[in-house]
Amino acid sequence: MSDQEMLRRIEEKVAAGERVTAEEGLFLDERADLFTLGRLANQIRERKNGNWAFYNTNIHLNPTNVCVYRCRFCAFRADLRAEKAYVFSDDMLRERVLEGRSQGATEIHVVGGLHHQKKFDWYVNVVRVLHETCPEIHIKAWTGVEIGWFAYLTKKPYEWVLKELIDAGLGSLPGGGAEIFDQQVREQICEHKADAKQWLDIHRTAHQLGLRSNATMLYGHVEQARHRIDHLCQLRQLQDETGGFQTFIPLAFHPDNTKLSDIRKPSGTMDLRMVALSRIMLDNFDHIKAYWIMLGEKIAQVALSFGADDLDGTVVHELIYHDAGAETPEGLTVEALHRMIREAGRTPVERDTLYRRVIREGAHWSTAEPVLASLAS
Ligand code: V47
Repeated sequence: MSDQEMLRRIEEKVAAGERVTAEEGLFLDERADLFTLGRLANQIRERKNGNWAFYNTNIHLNPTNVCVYRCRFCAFRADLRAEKAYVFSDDMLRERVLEGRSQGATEIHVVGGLHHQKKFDWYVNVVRVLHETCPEIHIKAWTGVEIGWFAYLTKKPYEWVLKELIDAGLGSLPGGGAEIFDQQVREQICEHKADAKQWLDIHRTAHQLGLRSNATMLYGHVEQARHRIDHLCQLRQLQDETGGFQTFIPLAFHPDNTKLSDIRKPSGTMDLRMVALSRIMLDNFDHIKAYWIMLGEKIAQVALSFGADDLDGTVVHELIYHDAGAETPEGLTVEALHRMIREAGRTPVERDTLYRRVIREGAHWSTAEPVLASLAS
């Protein structure tokens, strides 16, 4: 089949709302031009999310940077006795979540290192302290890799670990730790860490317990197109099974201060291609997030026309990308997010973590119906 015939077949499928195969995805990744990808992705984006562009009011917390793993892409981690090593106390946790409340945050995003000396109880306590201090703030905490570590520490099944965290106040799981599922790539960038099967099993278990979660893919390092397509197809398969993923976030590799610092940061074109490709492949995900912190405000804004319908949030106190050289500010005001979205020709909608519309008066807020349900009616 010629490239033109292949493209026509994919265009027809996208127009009919049909699924693109792995082979077609590989063709798109390797051969389609940027505008074609963007046009196809935008068609799907507008069908699913109309003209809306979502954001949330959130705050980040990385309770420790001390980590037993030495992922080669990570600039955030620290050795146990390193000068930059830190661990939050309970008072610091309370202070951070109260700061979130004073800014009207609906969500606290919590991920960190796997500390050599901290037991599972310490991580449960982080969730409990945050929840008891501000029960109205949704706690999106601990990636699949961290949940896998807790299961290793306690020698208990994922289900038990997740139930303990839910009892303490956990609301959902963020999408980190997925990186690239291919084992050979994992061995090059994050040796020893939870593998694809574990990551997927953990999210499956979370979904079975009624938790929603996100998924990510780290691109622009040593992976190739076939690894990206395999990654997206594995996520799509689990989503067919559980329907528990809310959002997919393609994460651009930032090389500064990492063991892979000889690799160049992905270009703006690559970033837009990855947003569009994920929107086309993940036909069963409602949302694709253009995480402005790592894409930069300008590319994130353009991504709203290349398949993305969500910008993440105000994101106060982000460290993981800033340690790796992100040049974006450490947070954006709601006014700045609104301006970015309106300039892109979209309509801003504040959502909570579970995509319910937020009705806000300053720092006070309440939630209404899930946004997509109201779009359908
Ligand atoms: O798993 C770490 C990535 C992830 C670097 O669920 C890096 O809403 C690029 O998961 N360059 C953690 N990427 C962040 C994450 C996330 C972010 C935003 C929203 C959500 C969500 C989740 O960050 C890690 C890893 O893939 N990462 N270091 C780096 N140097």
